[in-house]
Amino acid sequence: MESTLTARDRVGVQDFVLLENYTSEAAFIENLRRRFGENLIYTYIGSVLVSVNPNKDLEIYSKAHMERYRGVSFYEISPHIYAVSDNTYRAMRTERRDQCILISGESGAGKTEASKKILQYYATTCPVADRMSTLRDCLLQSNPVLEAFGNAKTLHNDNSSRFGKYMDVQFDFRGAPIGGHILNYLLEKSRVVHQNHGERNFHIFYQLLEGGEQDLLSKLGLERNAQKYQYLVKGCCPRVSSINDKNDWRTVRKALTVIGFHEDEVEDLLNIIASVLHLGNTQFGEGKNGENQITTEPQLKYLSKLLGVDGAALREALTHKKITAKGEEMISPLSFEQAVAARDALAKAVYGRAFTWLVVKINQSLAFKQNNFKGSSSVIGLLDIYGFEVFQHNSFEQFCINYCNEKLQQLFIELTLKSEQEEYEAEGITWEPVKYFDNKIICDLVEEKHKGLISILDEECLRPGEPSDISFLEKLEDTLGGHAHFVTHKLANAKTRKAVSREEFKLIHYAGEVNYSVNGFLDKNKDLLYRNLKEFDMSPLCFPLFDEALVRHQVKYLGLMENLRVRRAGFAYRRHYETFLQRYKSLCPGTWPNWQGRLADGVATLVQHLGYKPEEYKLGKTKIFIRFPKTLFSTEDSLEARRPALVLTLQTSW
Ligand code: AOV
Ligand code: MG
Repeated sequence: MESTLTARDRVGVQDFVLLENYTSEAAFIENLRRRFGENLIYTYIGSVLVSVNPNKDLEIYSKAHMERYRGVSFYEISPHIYAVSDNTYRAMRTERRDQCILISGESGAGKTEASKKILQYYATTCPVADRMSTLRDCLLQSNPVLEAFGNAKTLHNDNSSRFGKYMDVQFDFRGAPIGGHILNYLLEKSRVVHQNHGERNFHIFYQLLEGGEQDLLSKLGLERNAQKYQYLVKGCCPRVSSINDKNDWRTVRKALTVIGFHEDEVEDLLNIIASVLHLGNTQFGEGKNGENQITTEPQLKYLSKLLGVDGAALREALTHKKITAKGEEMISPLSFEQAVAARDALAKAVYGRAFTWLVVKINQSLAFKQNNFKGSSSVIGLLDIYGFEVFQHNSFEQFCINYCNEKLQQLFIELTLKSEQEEYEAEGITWEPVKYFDNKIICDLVEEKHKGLISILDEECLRPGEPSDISFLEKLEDTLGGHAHFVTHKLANAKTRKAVSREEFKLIHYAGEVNYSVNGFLDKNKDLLYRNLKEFDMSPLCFPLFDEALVRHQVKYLGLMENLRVRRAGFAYRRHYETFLQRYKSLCPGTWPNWQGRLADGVATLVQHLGYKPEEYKLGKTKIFIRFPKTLFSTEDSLEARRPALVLTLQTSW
């Protein structure tokens, strides 16, 4: 007995619902810390899995681990991402309903790694449909390719996702994967031409330069030295100790072949990557007659070859613009700054299109072919977006990323806190509602029609006259002044004014306060000509293996305490009467072998016989609600003791 207590003291509880002092944030964090100290990075709050990034490889993702979680009930085994994967899979199969796994957390928290583990779990444990063995490889190999082109080193994460990804995996009636589809959201294209200090461009540039064969580089007109390329030197960080670009190149190159890219398609893709680097090195200077001209001829030559465009036309496009005045088309020269902006806009557009094309190609290889398939199919969706991020200097990109996280938090609230409380009401269960912060107010501030931040930005972009970033800021102040989550220098009081500069607005997000510089907002929103982002200095962040302040902050903003309170004040588990009775009726002579009366009465008879105390459960209109998992565990134990060989294989999902 004593040794069991010691073990629990050491490793904490595996479901926060079992925490004695469940209202205490300190107890919550202490539980996370104990488990983390034992390399137990996963803990539940009911059906929500909380994961703490170990930042080191743990031996918990082997095939043997996957096998351990197959078909096993959620709460019978220690928490794991595989348990969530398996539970979702079984729910899809038994309920015949599409499922979705949402992964949330701030930048560097481990979302992308989690999504890859889930995919690996399905690729390894699911049956393989006829003629579909290559699909599994395509699903897995899409990750290194998309990461090469869409991820980059930031100050928060050496492999930070700079695009949002929603991936559907389609299964046939036997539970075998038969297809997939990727939806990508808003790639951070500005990174192609500028990186903040300590950050890098997208991985693929460095991979190609480090790993590409000499012949290939010569063909592309490239040198094996990232320092030579203007688009790669802005962050002063060509090498990263945790990244092996040369090895990654080999992985990506192989993955492209597995996915089904032909050699000429790979060539096209690499031509575009190389042309972006040549564009970055294209310089402008004053000609004999004072006109602005391209001063780097070799770059122009390579660009015309790699992009397959006429050199003279490209020269013209980079130094002149076409305008229509009074019905007539005229050509006017670009100033030096305009030419630089046009060059950068072209680089971003070319890269952006290449990325979109890449996703289209991957989707073609994942697409499930209708004619091979008979019967119904279901889908598991996986959402992995860029995490909430705050830098010293935040711009349009952070605004989009953080708004995206705000929406995800809203969905999380809907799915956990709100729907949970609504279900009690619908079932007629007496219930003291738990207060929680609903971030809808911030979502509305950003997206409301006509008076939200995005509407104001769009209107300002279209307004005739001379709209500017500052006029946009003034419009924001006029419309949003007084909103509890919106602050500017002018709107702030004397005490807080210093914290917001004259060119910034502050949003008080659910996850914390962020100052956004309005510089470049209009251009970036129009996605035409972008201004250069200012460089700024930041001390690199470090990842101490358990940083309590960092953990506390995330526990707070993710609303984990509220989540736990709802779970604790409420009921950890619920099941339809019929399912519950079917599963446990053999434990009670009164309900075995068949209960003839009302289902609710059968369940009441059953739980009375099992000795459930009144405070442990409630009977709703259609379901039984059980307050603590331990009540259920003991019932499961009784079942196991009775039919040891059958229990696990007959398990339905809880
Ligand atoms: P993110 O997706 O949440 O950030 P990642 O999934 O890329 O974060 O994780 C960041 C890094 O943490 C990884 O590259 C690993 O080194 C490490 N890591 C994460 N999860 C684990 C794990 N389970 N085991 C070992 N190491 C892990 V961002 O995409 O920046 O929002 O935009
Ligand atoms: Mg990520």
